[in-house]
Amino acid sequence: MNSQKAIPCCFMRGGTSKGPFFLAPDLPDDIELRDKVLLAAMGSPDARQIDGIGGAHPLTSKVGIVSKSAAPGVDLEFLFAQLQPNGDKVDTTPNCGNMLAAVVPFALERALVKATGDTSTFRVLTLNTDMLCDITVQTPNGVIEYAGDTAIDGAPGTAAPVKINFLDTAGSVCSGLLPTGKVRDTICGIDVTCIDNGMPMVMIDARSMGITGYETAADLNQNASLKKSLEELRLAASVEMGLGDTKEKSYPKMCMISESQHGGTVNTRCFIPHVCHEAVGVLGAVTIATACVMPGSVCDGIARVGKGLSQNISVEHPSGEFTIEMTLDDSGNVTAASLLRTARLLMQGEVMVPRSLFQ
Ligand code: NQM
Repeated sequence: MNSQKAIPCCFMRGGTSKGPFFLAPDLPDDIELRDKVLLAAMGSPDARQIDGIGGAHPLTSKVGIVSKSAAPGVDLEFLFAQLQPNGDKVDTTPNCGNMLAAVVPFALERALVKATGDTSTFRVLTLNTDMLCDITVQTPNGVIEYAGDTAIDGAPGTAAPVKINFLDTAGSVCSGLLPTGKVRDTICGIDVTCIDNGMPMVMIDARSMGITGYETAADLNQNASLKKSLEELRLAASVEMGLGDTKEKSYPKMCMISESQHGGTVNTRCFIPHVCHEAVGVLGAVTIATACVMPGSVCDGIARVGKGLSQNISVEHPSGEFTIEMTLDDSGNVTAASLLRTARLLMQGEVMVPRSLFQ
């Protein structure tokens, strides 16, 4: 018998991330075995992921697992798995809004759902965070269309838009939107806002960390003392946020903010959590946008926000900006967030893993 086992998958770009997408029944039910299979498929742990299909970066060490939903009113279920190139853990706790953008295209490719018109909208439940969203894709002639004129910073060229409308993001992993119960805390002597509107995040004025906030991602990745201070702060904040010991976790993310430079709302540099993002995560951006409209947060006085119950928040990042359409209620609470991404099927086939894993 062949010493390798073939597992069907589609390799997809979702926003500014990419990775293999699997149908849930194609992976083992047993979680320990499933994780071994995913680690082998991606080539982790190894900084270069040379023996697998991972891209040697956290943004390309991501996996999507999709199934049809039996829940009323829900079309699809998405389980996101974050691997680290050099780590041996598979984290299914947080969500990923970039990989989420590829869920419906993948489901159409694999005939889990059928197009309903020139555009098709499906309701997706993210199993990681028990969160619902509506995703609209372009389906002229009943077929998923990848070509289009939507540009997103952090991915080259243009493609067909994928609209994501998040319905309930507050407290995705934490107990609530403000998991410490306060809009601002002082942790390790630094003023922070601990917040989770889709992604647990610690927000900090960049100057508090001794940087301007306008450095390149590459420069920040080489700043060993910054990384050490950020990690100390992250681990201390995790406890305050009720997340416990997150040494081995991919959250909370650390976001350093400064005034926007290009007419946007705020400028950001995010660590996810040990590498500086070249852009910004999707739910990371929703969470940042939420802090921007929250009086008293560390963004207050730095972010340029308008007034009104519907606001476009432009989050600047190392490779451009990311606009989130926010809907607020009369009390100023964010009730919905929608945004555009793009996605593309890059390859389809089978990923090979050692058969010995199954013995
Ligand atoms: O915040 C990076 C990414 C992400 C996650 C990260 C994401 C999100 O850019 O929803 O998209 O924060 O690890 O893919």
